[in-house]
Amino acid sequence: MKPWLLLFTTSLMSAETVSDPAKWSPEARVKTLEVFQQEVYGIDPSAKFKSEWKLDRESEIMDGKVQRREYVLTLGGTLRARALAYLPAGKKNAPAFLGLNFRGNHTLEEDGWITKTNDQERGKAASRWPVKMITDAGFALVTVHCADFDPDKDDGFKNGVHALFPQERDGTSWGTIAGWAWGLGRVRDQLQTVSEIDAEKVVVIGHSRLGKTALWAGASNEKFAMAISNNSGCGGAALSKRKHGETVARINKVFPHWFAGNFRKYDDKEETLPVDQHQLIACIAPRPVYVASASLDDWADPEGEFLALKLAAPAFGETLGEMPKAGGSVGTKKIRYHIREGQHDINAWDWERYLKAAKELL
Ligand code: GTR
Repeated sequence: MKPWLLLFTTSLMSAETVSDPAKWSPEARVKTLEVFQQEVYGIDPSAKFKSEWKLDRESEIMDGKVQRREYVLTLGGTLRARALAYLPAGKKNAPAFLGLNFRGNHTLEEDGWITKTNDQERGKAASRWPVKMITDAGFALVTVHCADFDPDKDDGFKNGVHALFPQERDGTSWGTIAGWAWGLGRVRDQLQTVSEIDAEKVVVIGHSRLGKTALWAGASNEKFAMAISNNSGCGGAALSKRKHGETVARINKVFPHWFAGNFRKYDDKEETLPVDQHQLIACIAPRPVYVASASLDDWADPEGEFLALKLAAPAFGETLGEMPKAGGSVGTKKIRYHIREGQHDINAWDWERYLKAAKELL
């Protein structure tokens, strides 16, 4: 047995968490999430706040086949997030993908219609969001710039969702990933008011740091019908205890704002972590989950991403076969995995598979 695998079976024997995904239960899920909150992502605030959702602009695109809209979500009267939505025209209750984008909604398309919120080039991220493919498949797509909920900077937790819930911070206070995931939950709640979308069929999706966010959102919020982690790596789908590629010490050093302060206790001491990422994936059960890697993305540890899903499989009542070769997929029921040939990225090849899985599983 590999030494890191032994660590799972020894340090995770506590019966209350999903230490053994085969013993998954709703109570074990809740306990496991508590540990992830305390030690990894931080605790969401419980204070009440007001949430408003207004349709701001609307246009028809793709020969009238798609309704494109911008909604403004206002939280606590002050925090504004702009959601860009694409809805297959004339369809009620479409299933939807919801995900944050890295650099602004206007990076999805070159079209000058989309509100430009910063200097990033229009359409720069178009290859990551194949809008036509998604809407042709009958799905809606909703996205928000992650910075609307919290800028991706180590700036003392003074803005974004942190300014909305001022608090004395300690080791368990939420970091940016938890703040982003919370923001996704607030958008999902408002999708209940959009008749073109079936809010019971919202898939949360994200790439890389936003893939970590999608997993945490999917694990901690049962209202998401399915979660997709694209190349999420350390603090996402990859097992921390393997220490392959990006490590806990390195991620905490370079991105000190992403996680709870407590996560630093495990810098160079991954073996002492009370949980590992397969348990996070297990918290998505019994809802479906899709984990994907890219063959040249060693930094995100493709094998660690695959193994976490494999270790989580019993929580879904499934077993996963061997890791596929680059370009291959595995998983037939609620858990799916693929490894795309190429670099750290998300593109149409990934989306084709996500759409197929979502069609089968929702
Ligand atoms: C890297 C980081 C990864 C991943 C990636 C991204 O610099 O080390 O954890 O999140 O950024 O988000 O593109």
